[in-house]
Amino acid sequence: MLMKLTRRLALTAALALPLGAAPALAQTEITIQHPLPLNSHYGAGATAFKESLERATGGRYRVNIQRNDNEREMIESVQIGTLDCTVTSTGPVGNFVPETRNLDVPFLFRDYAHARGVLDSEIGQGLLQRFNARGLVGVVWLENGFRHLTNSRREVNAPADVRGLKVRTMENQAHMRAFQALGAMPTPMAFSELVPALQQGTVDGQENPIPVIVANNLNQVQRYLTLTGHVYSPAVLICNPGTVGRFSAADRAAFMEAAKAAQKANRDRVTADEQSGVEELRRRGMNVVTQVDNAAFQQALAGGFADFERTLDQALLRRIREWKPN
Ligand code: EAX
Repeated sequence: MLMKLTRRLALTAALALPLGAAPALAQTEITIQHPLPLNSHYGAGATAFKESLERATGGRYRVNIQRNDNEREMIESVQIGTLDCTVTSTGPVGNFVPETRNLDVPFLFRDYAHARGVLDSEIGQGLLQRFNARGLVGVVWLENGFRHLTNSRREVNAPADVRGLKVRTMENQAHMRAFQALGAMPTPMAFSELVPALQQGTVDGQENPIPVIVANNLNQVQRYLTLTGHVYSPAVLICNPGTVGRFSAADRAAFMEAAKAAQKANRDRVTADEQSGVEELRRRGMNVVTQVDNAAFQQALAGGFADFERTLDQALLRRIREWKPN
């Protein structure tokens, strides 16, 4: 049940208190789920959210952080109201809020500063507004990171090396079309199914940001890593409208402060993982290709992906590509 209110407990506590003592305040629980270990860039965000909200409300709110590595399922639960909040990549979000598919275009973002700037600008804020019409609240943009290709078959140095690989993608049409365009065989599946599929050879490879590869020890099931950086993967904190609607004005402000704290902690962790992760994966035995001809990958994608890109919002894509910091 959403936002469990432990009033009965408070009442009993109040009755048991000596005269004049302040009665224990009712406590509201909020549950937030995300698909990664607590020791990860999502865990860092969720923990900062918890600490900030609990502190700002003097413990009147308690945040439960849980792991659930099926992002689509979590979004559905938030939408139907059996879950308060989730941190998820935009992987499956396009199936709920189609406008976000514009963010999943390969090589759309030049670097982290460009991506973070666009998402924090009126462009990103405008997209968050689109969640409302879908029975969801897009609270704040978080970050997964630039995605890179791993596989267990061969070293990938050029687009031609991707041809024929069975690659797991998220349940994301843009990503599936991109790998089709490279001549790979994309297999969409939830994150929860990834490791067994790699272990059993159902797929040869997958693509994820360094923070995800490190946090989930994907080096144990993948030998080769190529720093393709082929697409920026945003993440987002999504909450149930009822959960957000029940906040008083003061608590809503504390909630938004907590969301900002989550964004900072999450991005700082991505930055740190990006600095140390490649060496860490090498140390764990992965064969890492760092010198990648991105232009060749963009070229290889251009033809096969163009049809799909034409189904997207051209004006929005142009605004994103032309965005520059003030
Ligand atoms: O959001 O499914 C994925 O590959 C995602 O990057 C992962 O769940 C983190």
